[in-house]
Order: sequence, then C-alpha cells, then structure tokens
Amino acid sequence: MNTKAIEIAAEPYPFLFDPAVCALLIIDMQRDFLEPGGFGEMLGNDVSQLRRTIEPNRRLLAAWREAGLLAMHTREGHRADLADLPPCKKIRGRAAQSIGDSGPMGRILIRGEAGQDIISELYPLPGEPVIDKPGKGAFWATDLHAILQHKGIRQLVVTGVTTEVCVNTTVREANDRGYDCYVPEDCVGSYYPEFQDYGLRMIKAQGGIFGWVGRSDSLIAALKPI
Ligand code: TIU
Repeated sequence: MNTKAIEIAAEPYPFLFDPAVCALLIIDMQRDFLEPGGFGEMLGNDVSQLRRTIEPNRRLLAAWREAGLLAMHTREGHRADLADLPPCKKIRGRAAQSIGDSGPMGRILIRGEAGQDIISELYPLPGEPVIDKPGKGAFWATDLHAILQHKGIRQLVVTGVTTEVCVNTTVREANDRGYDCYVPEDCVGSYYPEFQDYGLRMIKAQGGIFGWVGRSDSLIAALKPI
C-alpha cells in the first residue's frame, strides 16, 4: 500500500488524504431509512432524497475495497428487549408506531430485523466491521473508537444518512476524539434539501470546524494509483 498523503479537493481547503490511516465509515444505510415502504417513508419522508446517495456510495465502496483500505458500516438499532432504548426516544414524535413496534419490515429499528439491516447494494463483506449503535452518533455506547485505535486510524471518510442527524453527530464525535473527517457531499443525504445544505455548511464553516466537505470523485481518483 502507498502510504504517502495525497492532497484532494475539499472545502474549506484541500484535504491531506493519508490512505494508510484512513477508514471509510458508512452511516446507517439501512432498509428502514432508504427503501420505499420502510419506516422512514411510513413517517412521511421522501426517501428519494436518500436513495440518490446509493450509487455514489456503491462506487466509492468498490474503489475503497479495490485499494484494500478499511471499510466500516453502522446501523442504528436497539436490543430486542428495548433495555438500551431511552424512554424519551421511544415516545418522541407521538407517532402511531415507534421503535420496537411491528413495522413494514419487522420490529422497527430492532437489531436482527430485516428493516434494520443494511441495503443490499452496500452490504458489508465478511471482515468489514459493522457497528450497531443505539444513538445518533456512532461513538456513543459502541466499540468504534477502540477498533479505530487498534487499527491506527486517524482520518475518517464519513458517508451515509442522514446528513444533519447521524452523519453530523458522528463527525462531531469523531472531531472531538481527534479524527480528521472528510465528507463527500454526493454520498450523504437528508430527507430535507435545506438540511442537506446547512448540514454540510456546518461541517466546513469556520475554517473546517468539524472537518472537510468534498466529492467522492476526488477520493476515487486519489485511490486509483494505490
Ligand atoms: N441515521 C439517522 O440519521 N437516524 C435518524 O433518525 N435520522 C433522521 O433524520 N431522523
């Protein structure tokens, strides 16, 4: 593996991508959030806003695997007995159906249920760590930080859904733990176009307060020679 850092296009300024210490972290590309007929759509959300991220993520993941770099995946979800579900999260939204109830693809956001699993287009390969997370951030109550430390990772390319919720929360958590984060804007999505815009602007504002924002093409081009 080439261990030289590569400068790639980004805002607010170029990102020094070091493949030897960089992992791809794909956030919550789960069936219940992305598939027509899933929990996300049942709540009235426009899933097409998220589905446009599938193909860019698929291309980036393929290039990442081809280069032999570490790819990781997360899933938001809870224990079947709901012991790790904060009562406030259970009742928030006053929806007719909530986490743990029967949904269109099994019990909503329960680990092991079909709807909680990752979409087939981006399904993890054996050996790619999958982090089951009970919160919006991927570091809260998970072993993600320990795994990254053991593997010598210092940079993260963060993709997935949704931009302003789980992606933003994870980037902020990663930033406070000392990781440099690069977010390819075509690989993250929000149900709300204005939150997509502001979610990205909040990351790159103030000189890159939480990280860098770029595009997957720049990363893929940098991966080609590796
Ligand atoms: N993965 C993630 O972002 N979970 C959410 O609940 N997102 C919403 O935007 N609701």
